[in-house]
Amino acid sequence: MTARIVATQPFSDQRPGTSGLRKKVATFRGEHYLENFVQSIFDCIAAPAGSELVLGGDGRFYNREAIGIILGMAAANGFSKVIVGRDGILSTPAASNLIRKRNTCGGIILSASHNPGGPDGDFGIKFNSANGGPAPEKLTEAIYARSREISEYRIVDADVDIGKLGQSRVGEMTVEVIDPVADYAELMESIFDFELIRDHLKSGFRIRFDAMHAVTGPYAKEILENRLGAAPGSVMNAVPLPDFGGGHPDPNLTYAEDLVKIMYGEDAPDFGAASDGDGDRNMILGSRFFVTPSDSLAVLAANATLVPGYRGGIAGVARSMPTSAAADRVAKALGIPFFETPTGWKFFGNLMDAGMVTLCGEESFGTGSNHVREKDGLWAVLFWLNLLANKKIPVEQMLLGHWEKYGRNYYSRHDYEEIPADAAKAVIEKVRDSFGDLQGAQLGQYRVLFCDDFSYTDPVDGSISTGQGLRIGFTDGSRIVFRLSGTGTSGATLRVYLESFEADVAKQKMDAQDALSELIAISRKISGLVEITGRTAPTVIT
Ligand code: VG1
Ligand code: CO
Repeated sequence: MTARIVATQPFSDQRPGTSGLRKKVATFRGEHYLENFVQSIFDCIAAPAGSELVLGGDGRFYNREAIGIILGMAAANGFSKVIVGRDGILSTPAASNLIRKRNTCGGIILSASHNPGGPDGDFGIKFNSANGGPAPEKLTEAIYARSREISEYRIVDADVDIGKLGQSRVGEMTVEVIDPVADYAELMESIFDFELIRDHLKSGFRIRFDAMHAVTGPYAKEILENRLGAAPGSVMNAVPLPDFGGGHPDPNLTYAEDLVKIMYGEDAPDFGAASDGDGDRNMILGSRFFVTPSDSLAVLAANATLVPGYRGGIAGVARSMPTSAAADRVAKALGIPFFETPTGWKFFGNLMDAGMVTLCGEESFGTGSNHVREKDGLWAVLFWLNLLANKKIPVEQMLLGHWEKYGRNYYSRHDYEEIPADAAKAVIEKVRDSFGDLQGAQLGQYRVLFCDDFSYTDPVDGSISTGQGLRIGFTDGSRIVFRLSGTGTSGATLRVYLESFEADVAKQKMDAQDALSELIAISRKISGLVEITGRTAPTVIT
């Protein structure tokens, strides 16, 4: 079978964002669009002939077609084998695990994560390197540069049944269709105390997991119900659908409303959790209780040695810049290093590869460890179940105890979605312009300690990332951060992150929005966002 060389024109908009290239499905289905980007990846990674690749996605609309195209291109570009999840399914952490386990040169993950799917929804593609982690910025920028000058791509016609386990061929290349769940489930069993969790579930501890009709359904059914013995039906919305049932597969209090109703209702289960489109995010709930992702990271770090996989202790902790400093406090108490990176998982990979950190987290419902090089939704759920089975206390009590010991970082993120790009830029400019006046200013009870545009120097390879978000820090450790999203596909999303610290136990039980109300007012005043965008309230509050 000889490869066809197809002449093409470059597109100017194929710059990967926080997590891969995300566009409307219609854009990806346009002539040559997907092919150009995939060829740009292959040109930049320059994998030696005979290399192997992992391929899979979150099952969203266009997943299967895209896999067919990529298989044909991989064969035409000299790969010897592609390992594909059955029906094209692989959660992001499962793909990361496979890349590492099979020593492939990397993998292609088809997902737009928490963005809605379907013919009118979003599609996305990202490349993960040989360590299993998202391509670093140096590589994504090279791919973008390549996509602007590409003139041809190589492809053969691939006709493979990816619904059937086993091996087949496309030209010279082997396609190995594997069970997407098996390797991942085995990895989880090697980290957590399944027996302990099983006993706790047997003793009447009730859980509910919402897969939001996204990729974690089959993983959660196998692990939580089949292997751990959770009651049948504990996993809800378990069948992955191409349009996620019309929902927004984002595990937060707004979009995971089915689960939230149950967890805040009569006779609520003891533990609730949800995951996102591609299975790398998690939301943790107790009975009528919400755990912020920032707190979750801190609790996991503080109690890690209770889990078999981390019994020997953790090397360090890293969090994205907008994530609260709750984990820093734990790291200080444990006497281990902590790191503050820009938003996006790609910045954690170097730290983990160098053995400098074990646990990482983001305020956006992302938590993970060095077991893979991605954030991992079900892993976080199992970590919590392991801790709760160990301590035999309710989720709420875990948090109250944690705050008593370390203090509470009140935290909230306000998102203003789909605002015109110009207005979003104007808000950011206004904040940046006010930096001169803000230095040292007293705003209500808060005094400004510093303001800057966050930049990060990677301690491992020295690479520098600038323009990562505007920070206004106050003398008591409180913070306001302004940042534009790098994952949206229409208009701009402005994110405002708010954080304050409370050491006094008597004042730790407030509602976060109330505790942060003065900071919220200050953030609106500084940014002029109500006047500039016309929005009087955020689209989503987490
Ligand atoms: C968002 C989150 C970020 C996360 C990214 C990808 O990015 O804020 O923390 O890493 O999504 O998550 P942004 O640029 O929109 O703020 V996922 O679940 O898409 O892989
Ligand atoms: Co995701």
